[in-house]
Amino acid sequence: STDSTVDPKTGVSFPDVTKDGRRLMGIGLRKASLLGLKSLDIYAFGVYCDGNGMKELSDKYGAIPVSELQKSREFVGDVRDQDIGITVRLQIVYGRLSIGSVRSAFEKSVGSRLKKFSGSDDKVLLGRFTSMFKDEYKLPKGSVIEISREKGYVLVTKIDGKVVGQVQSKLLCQSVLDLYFGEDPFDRKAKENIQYGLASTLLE
Ligand code: DAO
Ligand code: DAO
Repeated sequence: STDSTVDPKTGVSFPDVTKDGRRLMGIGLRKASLLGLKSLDIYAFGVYCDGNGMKELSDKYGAIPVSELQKSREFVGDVRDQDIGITVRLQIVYGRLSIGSVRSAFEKSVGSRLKKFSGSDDKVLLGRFTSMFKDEYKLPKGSVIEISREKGYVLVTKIDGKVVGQVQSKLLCQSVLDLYFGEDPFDRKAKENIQYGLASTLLE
């Protein structure tokens, strides 16, 4: 057995378990296109979940086979929306990321999800999140960002292990996780693996 998983496309290595015991469900790649033309690899990501938290879903899904759960929109939607501990670990692979481009990408990606789930432009909530993207932060290649949902729908963001912000919002948690295992994810193959991992967790 190993204690980390390496993404073959980027060489980025993901610990199989986080310090607080969340386990790796699947890994993927966030790409972006430059002027709609060239596709750039921006960061590799891994999605982790708290096995104890998943037990909350046992009553509802425990008797359903993994082969069905791995395709169930309702199941993966419940993991996205309920108060279950999830961490998304990002490692930057693009070498020239500016905070300005992070901010505008974020307004697009997370902003579109806030709109999808709340039906309105949640500028205040988005602003509470993006206000922590201080211009003095640097995100050179290799930087690690962790975004975690903690008890009570608190979204905690860390850069290289240091907490840079916390926002309590069910809607923001759901919107960020939707990027990785929602209906229109950044990496479809990754989403399938993550969902399979989540479904398998219920067997334990
Ligand atoms: O302007 O050089 C450029 C292209 C950069 C693309 C930026 C995509 C940003 C993705 C968000 C990263 C979040 C950590
Ligand atoms: O890839 O579009 C995206 C969204 C990325 C979400 C994570 C952003 C958190 C970045 C915090 C950086 C603070 C400087």
